[in-house]
Amino acid sequence: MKIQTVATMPFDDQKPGTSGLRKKVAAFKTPAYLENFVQAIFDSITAPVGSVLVLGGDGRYYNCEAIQIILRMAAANGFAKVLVGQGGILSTPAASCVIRKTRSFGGIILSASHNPGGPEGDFGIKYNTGNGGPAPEKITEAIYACSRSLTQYRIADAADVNLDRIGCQMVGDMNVEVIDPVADYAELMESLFDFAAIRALIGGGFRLCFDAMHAVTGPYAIEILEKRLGAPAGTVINGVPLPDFGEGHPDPNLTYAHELVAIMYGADRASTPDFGAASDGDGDRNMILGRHFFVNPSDSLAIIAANATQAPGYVAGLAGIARSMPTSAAADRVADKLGIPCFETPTGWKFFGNLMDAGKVTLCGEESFGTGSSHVREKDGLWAVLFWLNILAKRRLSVEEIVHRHWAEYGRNVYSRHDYEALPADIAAELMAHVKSQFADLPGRRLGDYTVKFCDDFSYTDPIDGSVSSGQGLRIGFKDGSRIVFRLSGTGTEGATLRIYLEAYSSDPATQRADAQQALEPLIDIAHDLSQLKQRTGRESPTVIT
Ligand code: VG1
Ligand code: CO
Repeated sequence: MKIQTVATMPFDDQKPGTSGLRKKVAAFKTPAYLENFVQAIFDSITAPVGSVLVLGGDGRYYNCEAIQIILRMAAANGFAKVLVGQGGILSTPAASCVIRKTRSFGGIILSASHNPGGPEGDFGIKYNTGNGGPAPEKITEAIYACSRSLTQYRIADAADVNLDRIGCQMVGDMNVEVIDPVADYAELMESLFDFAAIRALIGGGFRLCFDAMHAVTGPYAIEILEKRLGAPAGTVINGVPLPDFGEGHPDPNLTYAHELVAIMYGADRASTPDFGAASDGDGDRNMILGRHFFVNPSDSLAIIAANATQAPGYVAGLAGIARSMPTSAAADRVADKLGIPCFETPTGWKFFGNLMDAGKVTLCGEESFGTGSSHVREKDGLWAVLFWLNILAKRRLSVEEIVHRHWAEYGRNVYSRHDYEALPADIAAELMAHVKSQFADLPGRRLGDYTVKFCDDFSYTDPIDGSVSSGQGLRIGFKDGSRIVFRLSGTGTEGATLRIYLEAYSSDPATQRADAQQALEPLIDIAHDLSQLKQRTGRESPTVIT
């Protein structure tokens, strides 16, 4: 095998964010940009010669070209074998599943998740470790440090691999096995959930609609929902992965999943499906809808926790629950009742890995439509959908009824997130600094009907390895448990995205079913005052409300 060592100059902007490195496609196509980052990964992880790597992506524009480059680099860097999804496809949870099942050294996933794709869109790359989960911060920091001092990368001279042909091929001395991207994942799902009960539910006339948003989950959803669970053909809409996601924005929320929302809020209630769901670009997030009903992701985590033993994979109960800091405390209430621990971590799935590896938690969730468990080490969109279907099959109630009964039992953490996208970075930074500058005076102060109990810039000490992550979001907690959090996104590629997370607890069944935006209005006003939002940004309303 002929290996080239190519001299290169470092780039100074290859710092991974909340979930890998994301940039415009044009940036990734800059000569040596992708190669440098991949070499930085290989240099930082020091995989022993002969290691196995898993490789795949969400099918977006540039996916297959990048895969060919990474294969040649893996060969030049001493990997013995790479398992790559057919057509270059592997959803994030499926990649996690394959890394674990095959005990591979790690994996590279090509995705910018919910960010739009296409030549003008975004591309991304993330590294997962041998436990199947996102690289922890100490590895992403090492990769970044390496990327800043890189002088060369190694690449083999070899022809392209046929990514469509299942089976083994060689790249130089390295074996490349093209695998079915769905099979291992579908088998894992079948081991966790009561497929017979779900089949019976669907066979009995229960109607569902799954919007794959032309992103990676199409083939997974068609295999599992339509083929294995017997849902009629057409249950999965937008099921073919497209390089530009059909010019859509594969973010499963009420704004971007508008096609599904229109179906689930259809004028004729009787013909509206009983259950709707959508997943994001790389298949790790989910939105759950009932007929004319939206399930808040924080509630979804709590409801899955409260009903977990309905699913065969979880009959033994849960070791514990973890949620990201901005996620509502609905899951905490369930954990309390179950007598199990609940951990609060920074945003991003990488913070759950240690807790799952140590057996301290079974379920994890984020307010951003991410839910998952220790079956893999990533959040998992279809898994959440199947969990809901399993619960619905067992309880035989509507989605809405399940949520209402949950609130009646536990109280409701009324919740919403307001995003202000594409703000100038300096204005967003100044707004955050302004909020923080008031922290010394806020505790004890009365703002409207609320009294401030505490405020801080969230910092997390990992209970397993003691690593500290600071600057994870500004929290303002009120005496009655209500909360406002300000945080800047770590996944965008243009300017800054400000996220304002709002939460108010309601134990009164009479007002519990109120519209979340109305119920949160006083907190929204406080958030705007504290941040001088309108003066500073000139924005009258959020870009996205969830
Ligand atoms: C967002 C979400 C976060 C999620 C991350 C990656 O991050 O808020 O909860 O883990 O996306 O998800 P940020 O930094 O933009 O708030 V995904 O599906 O894009 O891999
Ligand atoms: Co995602």
